[in-house]
Amino acid sequence: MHRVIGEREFSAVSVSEDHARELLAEMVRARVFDERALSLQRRGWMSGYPPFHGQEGSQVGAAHAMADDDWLFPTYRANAMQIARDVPMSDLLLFRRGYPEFHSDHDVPVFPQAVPIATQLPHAVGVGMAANYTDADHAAVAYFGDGATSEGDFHEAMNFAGVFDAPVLFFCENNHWAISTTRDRQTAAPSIAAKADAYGFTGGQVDGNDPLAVFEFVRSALKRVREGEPVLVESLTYRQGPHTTSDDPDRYRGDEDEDLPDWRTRDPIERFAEYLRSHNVVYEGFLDHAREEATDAVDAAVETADAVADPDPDDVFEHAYAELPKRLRDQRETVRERASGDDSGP
Ligand SMILES: Cc1ncc(C[n+]2csc(CCOP(=O)(O)OP(=O)(O)O)c2C)c(N)n1
Repeated sequence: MHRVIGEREFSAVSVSEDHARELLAEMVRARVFDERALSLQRRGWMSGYPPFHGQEGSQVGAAHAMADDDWLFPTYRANAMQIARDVPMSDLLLFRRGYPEFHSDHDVPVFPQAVPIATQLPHAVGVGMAANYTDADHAAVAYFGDGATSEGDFHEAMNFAGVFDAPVLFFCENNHWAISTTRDRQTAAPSIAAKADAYGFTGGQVDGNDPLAVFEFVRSALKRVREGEPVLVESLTYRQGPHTTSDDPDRYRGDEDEDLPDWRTRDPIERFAEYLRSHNVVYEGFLDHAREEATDAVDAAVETADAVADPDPDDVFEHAYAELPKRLRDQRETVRERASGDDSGP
């Protein structure tokens, strides 16, 4: 497994001190967003939220390794990755509130977050193959969880990518849970990375709670990807919180074992901060200062999201059919009548 923290002096690391501080500050920003989103959900501002607490190092490290014009295919869990790519936090909040995604007209190359598991993977391969046909330089980065590797879409996407040399990086964030299903019930393979062998390309594991390791590993993987070889990266991390705000992990998580590896026991922010402090890259109050800045940014995002007018209920009937079938036209009529206070309709 590729790692940096605990194995290398900072002087031997391939990022500058400024860049390391930026990575840490962005992990803090993502954490503050996650905490605020949870509290907004608890007070009924949004109906459900899937926290990524503990996965900030993996997502921020990977996002930093991407080129500006690389396409990201996220899931509901990949908010830290989107924040680090500069998707407006207000858009992410509005999506969770049920508003159309991409409320603002930001130009970050990112697909809508996939909720049906693994469906984004063939899309990513399609974008990679299109880049080949058009001689474009961008790569496609497909984010997914360990649970997604049991879906047919995962295997079909990996197969196509291998056969057509699609410039796709499969970024599997193995947080060891797919709701209540453990990693060992997901696959009998020795690792998720090992699955790449069967499709004719390479896979490797990285310590996902080490943002420097993830950054280095994904950056070198993307170099190969751009040369026409897909790569599967398995980023080892741990879902510290519930699957979503509707989940109670105490019902399926047993007593924690002793002697657990760093990626499972250590908070990635604390661990990275401690590493940078011990190499004199950050000063004592750095985390507090980063938290204050993040809080201001998240306050502003909440304010922006709050000011957006409610969507038109008619919108729910848009974008699926060129011509609405009768059944749906009737439903739309009912919705309109209810909205106007006339409840006597069909
Ligand atoms: C096709 C499909 N089947 C089932 C579900 C229900 N479901 C939602 S999340 C989830 C687990 C996904 O686990 P994983 O891929 O490891 O991602 P994580 O939630 O841990 O980020 C399942 C089965 C779904 N959303 N889509």
